Amino acid sequence: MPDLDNAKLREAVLGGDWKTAAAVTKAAIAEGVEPLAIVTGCLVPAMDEVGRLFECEEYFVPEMLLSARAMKASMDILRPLLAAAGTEPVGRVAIGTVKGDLHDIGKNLVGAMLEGGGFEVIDLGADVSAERFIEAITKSNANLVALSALLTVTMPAMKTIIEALRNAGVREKVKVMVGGAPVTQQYADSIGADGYGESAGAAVALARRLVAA
Ligand code: B12
Repeated sequence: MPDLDNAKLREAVLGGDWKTAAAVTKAAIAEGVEPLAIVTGCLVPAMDEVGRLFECEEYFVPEMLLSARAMKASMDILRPLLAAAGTEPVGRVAIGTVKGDLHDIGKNLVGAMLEGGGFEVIDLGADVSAERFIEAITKSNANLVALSALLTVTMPAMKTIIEALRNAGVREKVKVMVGGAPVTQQYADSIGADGYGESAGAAVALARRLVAA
């Protein structure tokens, strides 16, 4: 089995160089490297490192967005190959910014980090109603829901969504994680969420814990 040029792809992701990330990925596939080995052997650890650098404030939002774009460029090539090979993701997460809220930068970062962490991400966008979450869970068999809110006035929509999941009979099928600048652990507990993460890096560790539980 040919070896992947791990260092080059890792460097491209950490450096936010999407063109090199795509080129190295294509070359590795052409040489016969397993798509899953590229994800688990390189993209996941590289995005873990991006999360760590963000946590310790060596990276900020712009660097993170560039790394996420590089990771996505590689994933765009790998995703169809993984699907064709029937590779099971770590988990399936339906992510969205709650109804009434248009802030999606943080949600996009969390989604990118989760994808880099080996999750299948069903991105519902911003201003997402409870009904759309329920539909996505039912259709895609998601086992995780990630809710983002940036406005104090839209935070209560998280509670509405959790209640709607319960009323629709799907609450037991999924773990719900919440985040966004005004959200706290205390708030997450008060609305019956399963977890709270304060950053995109923390979201991956939290999602892994929740699906393993
Ligand atoms: C960019 C921005 C906008 C952009 C959004 C563009 C976009 N596509 O997202 C625009 C211009 C559209 C906008 C509009 C408004 N905004 Co605005 N906006 C901001 C701003 C400057 C940055 C937000 C941001 O992207 N931060 C960067 C990201 C990376 O951080 P983050 O979202 O917190 O995400 C991180 C974590 O929270 C976490 N996370 C996020 N989601 C999740 C989810 C999960 C599951 C997990 C685990 C973790 C997690 O991970 C992320 C990465 O680490 C903030 C101020 C600020 N400095 O924060 C105001 C701010 C959020 N906006 C505010 C307001 C009031 C508004 C408006 C009402 C303004 C108006 N009068 O029209 C409208 C509302 C529109 C609407 N209906 O949503 C207020 C909110 C006040 C409040 N407490 O409610 C803020 C705080 C500004 C202020 N100081 O007044 N806004």
